[in-house]
Amino acid sequence: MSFPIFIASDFHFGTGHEDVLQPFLNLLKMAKEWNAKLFLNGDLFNFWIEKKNYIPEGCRRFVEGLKKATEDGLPIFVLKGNRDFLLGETFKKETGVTLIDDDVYVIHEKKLIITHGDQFFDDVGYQRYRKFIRSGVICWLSRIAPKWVSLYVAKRLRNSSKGGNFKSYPLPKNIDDPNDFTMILGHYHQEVIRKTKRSVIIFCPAFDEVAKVLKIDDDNYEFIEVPQ
Ligand SMILES: [Mn+2]
Repeated sequence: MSFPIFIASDFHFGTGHEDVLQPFLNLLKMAKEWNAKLFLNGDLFNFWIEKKNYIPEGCRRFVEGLKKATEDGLPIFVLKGNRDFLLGETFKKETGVTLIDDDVYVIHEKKLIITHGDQFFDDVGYQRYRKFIRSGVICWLSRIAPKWVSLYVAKRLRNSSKGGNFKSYPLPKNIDDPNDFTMILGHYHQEVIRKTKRSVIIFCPAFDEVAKVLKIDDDNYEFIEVPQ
């Protein structure tokens, strides 16, 4: 008997954006009832700074929910998004989730590629910015700088981040051909299924706008609604 895979993206949880907490907790409950493996495909938080034994103020209740779910035995895999790319050891320790360090997570036996997908965004300025923030300098600064400095920088980066808050980005035209694999992306905040010659590319809506989760069972996939 095989168990489904659940994938949801772009929760953007944080101060002033707490409405998504209850649907998120409902999602965890649903995943558990289905015996699913749950993938959170980037931008779980509106921002995160990584410090030893520190959880950013607005993120605590999400972290507690995750912790309870992993303690109950739900397997949860978290990919980093463009907003919470600093997720690290503290987050892992406080939640018990598996944190994926790479841009993509591949499940060969199911022919699936899971990725936040902002690396495909067709904007040179954004890609330059992305390279810079992921260069390691910011991660290092976040760890060693005083908390207020990190928070200040995180807020500045978030505000200067191309596109501003929670907008949907134009869908990228060129995506590395997944070649027989199904690729699942977040980031673009749109529910779109694109069939190419050899593969399927699925864009997930932002969970804070449309509380839906992609359920993959053998070869079938469908978006199912999560109670608000
Ligand atoms: Mn997002």
